[in-house]
Amino acid sequence: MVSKSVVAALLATAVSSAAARPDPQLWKRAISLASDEVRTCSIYDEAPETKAPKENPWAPISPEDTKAVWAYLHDPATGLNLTLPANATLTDNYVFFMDTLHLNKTEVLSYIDGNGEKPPQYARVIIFEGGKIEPVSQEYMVGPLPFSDKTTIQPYDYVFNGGKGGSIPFDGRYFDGKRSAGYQSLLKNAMAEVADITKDLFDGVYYGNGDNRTDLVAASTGPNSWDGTQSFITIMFRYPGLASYMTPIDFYAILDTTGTDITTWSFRGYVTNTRFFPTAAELRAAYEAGELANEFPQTRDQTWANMERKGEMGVRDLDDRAAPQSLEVGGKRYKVDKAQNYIEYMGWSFYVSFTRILGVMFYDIKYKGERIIYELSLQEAAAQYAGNQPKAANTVYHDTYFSIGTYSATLVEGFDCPFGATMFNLSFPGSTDKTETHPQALCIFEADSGYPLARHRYGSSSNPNGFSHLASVKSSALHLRHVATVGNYDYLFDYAFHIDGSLEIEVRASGYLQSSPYYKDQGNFGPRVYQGTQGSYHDHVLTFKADFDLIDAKNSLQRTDLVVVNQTQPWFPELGIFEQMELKAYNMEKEQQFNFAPNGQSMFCIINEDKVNKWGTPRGYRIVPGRSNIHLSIDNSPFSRKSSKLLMSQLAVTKQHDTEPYANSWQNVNLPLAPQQDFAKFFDDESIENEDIVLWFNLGMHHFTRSEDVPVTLYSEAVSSIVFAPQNFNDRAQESDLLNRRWIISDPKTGAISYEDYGVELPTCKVALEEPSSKILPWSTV
Ligand SMILES: *[C@@H]1O[C@H](CO)[C@@H](O)[C@H](O)[C@H]1NC(C)=O
Ligand SMILES: *[C@@H]1O[C@H](CO)[C@@H](O)[C@H](O)[C@H]1NC(C)=O
Ligand SMILES: *[C@@H]1O[C@H](CO)[C@@H](O)[C@H](O)[C@H]1NC(C)=O
Ligand SMILES: *[C@@H]1O[C@H](CO)[C@@H](O)[C@H](O)[C@H]1NC(C)=O
Ligand SMILES: *[C@@H]1O[C@H](CO)[C@@H](O)[C@H](O)[C@H]1NC(C)=O
Ligand SMILES: *[C@@H]1O[C@H](CO)[C@@H](O)[C@H](O)[C@H]1NC(C)=O
Ligand SMILES: [Cu+2]
Repeated sequence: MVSKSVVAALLATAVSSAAARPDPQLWKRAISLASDEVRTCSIYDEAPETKAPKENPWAPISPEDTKAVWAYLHDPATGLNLTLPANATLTDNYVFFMDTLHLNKTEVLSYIDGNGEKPPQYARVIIFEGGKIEPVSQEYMVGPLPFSDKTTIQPYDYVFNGGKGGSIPFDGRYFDGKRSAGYQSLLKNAMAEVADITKDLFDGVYYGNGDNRTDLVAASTGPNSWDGTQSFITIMFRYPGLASYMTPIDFYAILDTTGTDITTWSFRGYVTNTRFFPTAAELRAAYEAGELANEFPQTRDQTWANMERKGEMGVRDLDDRAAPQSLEVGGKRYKVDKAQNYIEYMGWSFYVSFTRILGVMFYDIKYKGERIIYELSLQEAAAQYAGNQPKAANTVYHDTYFSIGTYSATLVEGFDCPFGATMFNLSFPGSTDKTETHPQALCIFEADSGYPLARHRYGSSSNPNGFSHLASVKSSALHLRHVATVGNYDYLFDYAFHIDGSLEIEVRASGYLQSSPYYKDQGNFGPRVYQGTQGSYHDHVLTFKADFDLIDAKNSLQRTDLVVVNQTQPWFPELGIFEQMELKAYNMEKEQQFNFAPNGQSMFCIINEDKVNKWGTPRGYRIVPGRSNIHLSIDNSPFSRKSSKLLMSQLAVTKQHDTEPYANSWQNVNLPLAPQQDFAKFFDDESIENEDIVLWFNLGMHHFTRSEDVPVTLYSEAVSSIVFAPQNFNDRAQESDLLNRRWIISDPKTGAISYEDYGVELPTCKVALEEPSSKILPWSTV
C-alpha cells in the first residue's frame, strides 16, 4: 500500500534526482503505485443492471410460441397437410425450420419513439411442399404472437422481388438431408464400379456412408441449380479425420438430381486429372491406358494439420509465461438488461436480436440519447472459389443458406474473449418444435484499445522536464463478439462501440481452407501448401446492412471528393496558375451500388441536413474504410451472376422499404440465374436525398492462400473492417468528458510534477483467473 504522499515523494525524487528528465524507472513505479489501497479486482462481477426503455420488440420468438406455432401448423384443421419431418419424404409437405420474422420498421418506430402499441411478433416458417402438384418451398408468416386465436398463417411473399414471392421451385430449394439420402445409392453404385481404380490411384474406396469398407468421406458443393428447373450435385472425396478438409483427393462424381422422383436421378460423370468421364467405361479406358496418375498423394496421418501444438517446431524463449491479458480491472463499465438483451455503455445504448438465418443483429443504436443506426445486421457471408476441378471451380457459398446463426457456439473465455467477459446464450427454434440453446455463444467485454485516445505534450524547453503540461486519455471499446463455425471456417464477428462515438465492425476468418488436390504447374489457383494439397483461391464477401437514422430517419449520403484545381494566389503572383487541393461536397442523388474512391480520395458521410451542429454543419457519420474493403472479383460467373449482385460492390445505398429488409434470400444461392431476391432490383432510381436510407456494405478478403494457412487460416491476417465515425455530429471531440485521463503539470522552476486523476484510481489488485473449461456449459434443448 502506498499513499499519495509517498507517490508524490517518489515522483519528486524521480524529478529531482534526474538532471533534466525524470528517472524512467522511478517514474514508472510512481504511476503504477498511485492508489491509496489494494483492492480486489472484480473481473467476474456481473455487469450492473439497467432497464431497457421499452420491451425489446426484436427479441427472438419464445420457446412457448415455437411450440404453439408448431402445433398449430401440424393441426390438420390448419389445412397445410403436413407430415412430421422425421417421417416425411421428398413428396411430402414438411416444415424445414422456423425463425423470427423481421418486423416492419414503420410499425416498430411508432412503438419505440412514440406511444404506439408494441408490434406483435411473427414466426417465419419455411415449408417444403413436395406434396403439391407443383412442388415448391414456400415461406410463411405466422402471427400475431404470443399465440392466440387471432394467430393465422399467410404466405411471406412481400420481402422477395424475384417474381414468385416466398416460393421456390423444388429444384432450387435447399438440398436437405432427404434430398442427399435420395442419391446415396446412385453415388454408391458409381463409386463401387470404379473402386479398384480409386483404390489404386488414391488409396481410397467409397461404398457409401456406413459401409465398413468405405475409407473416404464424401462432401458436396453448391450451387445445385441454375434457375430452379434442374438440379445437380458435385461430390468430392477426402480422407476422413480431424483435418479432413486438408486431405482432398482428385476424384469427383457429378450427379443429376432433378425432380422429386429419385428413380429418375442419374449419374453425370466422374472428374479426375482435370478430365471428365461420362461413364465408368471411359474412366477405365483412360486408367488402363495409363493416362491417369496421382502424382502428389495425400497423407492419411493428419496430425500435421490438426491444431495441437507441434513440438517439433521448438519453443520460443519465454513463451512458457502467460501472455498479456485484457482485463476489466476497474469493474464492468457497461450495464445490461438481460431480459431484454439491451446494453448501455459510455453513452451508447442498443438492443441485440438474433435469428437463425442472419445471426446476431443490433437495433436502435443510440449515442448519448440520439439514434445513429436503426438496424445493423449481417445479410450474407459468401465465398466463391476458383479452380481446375468441379469442387473449387464451381463452389459459391452463401452461408445464410446454412442458417449461419445456428453455427455460433461456445466461446473460450480467456482466448476467444477476455477472462471475465459476460457470456450470453443464443437460442433459436431447432428443426422441430424445440428451442435449441448454444450456451456462452456471444460475449460482451470492454477492452483497452491498446493506444491512448488522445494526448499532447505541451513542450517547454525552459522547463526542467521539457514540458509544461502533458495530457493523455485512455481509450477503450465495448465489444460484442461471436464466432460462427460454418463447416470449415470460423468467422469471428466483432462489433466495437468505441468510446469516441465511433462504431467498428470487424470480421476475421480462421479454420480450415477448403483445399484442393495439388497438381504440378497449376499455381494459378493457389500455392501448394502440403505434399498433396493446394490452397484454393477464393473471395470472401460478407454483406451487412446499416439502416442509418442519424437523429431521425431523414438522411442523405454526402460524397466529398478531394480534387486538384488550378488557381492563382495574389500574394505569390510569380507562381502564375498552379495546382491546389480542394473539397467538393455533394449529395448522391439516387440509389446505387458504389465503391470507395481510389487513393481514398472521396469521403462518404451519412448526414442529416436538417440537423446542424453548433457550427452550422450538418451532423453526420463518416463511412471510414477499414481493412480489406473489397467486393466479389467476378460478376459474370454462371454460379453467381444474378444471385450475388449484393456482393459486387463495396457499398450500396437504397431507400428504406418495409418490403426490402434483406439484401439476399437465404435460398438464393441455388438460383444464380433466376434469383428469388435480386439485389439489383433495389436500384430503381429512387431519390436518397433527405430520405430514410439504408447503407449496405461488404467486408471480406481476396483469400490469396498461403502455406501459413496450414493448419488453419490466421485471424491476424484474414481480417476486414469498417468504421462509422462521427463527422461533425458533435460540437467537439468525444474525449473531453472522459474521466480516465491524466492532466500532468510540471512546475516551470522546480520541475515538480502534479497531476489530476479526476478521482479515478488505478486499481492495485490481485486477479485470480478461472480456467476456461470450468465455465463451459452443455448445449440444451427446450
Ligand atoms: C413418425 O415419426 C415418429 C418419430 O419421429 C414416430 O413415433 C411415428 O410413429 C411416425 N409416424 C408415422 C406415421 O410413421
Ligand atoms: C397431402 O400430402 C400428401 C403427401 O404427403 C399428398 O400425397 C396428398 O395429395 C396431399 N393431400 C392434399 C389434399 O393435397
Ligand atoms: C409489413 O408491411 C407489409 C406491407 O408493406 C405488410 O404486407 C406486412 O403484413 C407487414 N408485416 C408485418 C409483420 O406486419
Ligand atoms: C463389415 O461388414 C460386413 C457386413 O456387414 C461384415 O460381415 C464384416 O465382418 C464387417 N467387417 C469388419 C471389419 O467390421
Ligand atoms: C444458458 O444455457 C445454459 C445451458 O443450456 C443454462 O444452464 C443457462 O441457465 C443459460 N443461461 C441463461 C442466462 O439463460
Ligand atoms: C493545371 O494547368 C496545367 C497547365 O495548363 C495543366 O497541365 C494541368 O493539367 C492543370 N491541372 C488541373 C487539375 O486542371
Ligand atoms: Cu478463405
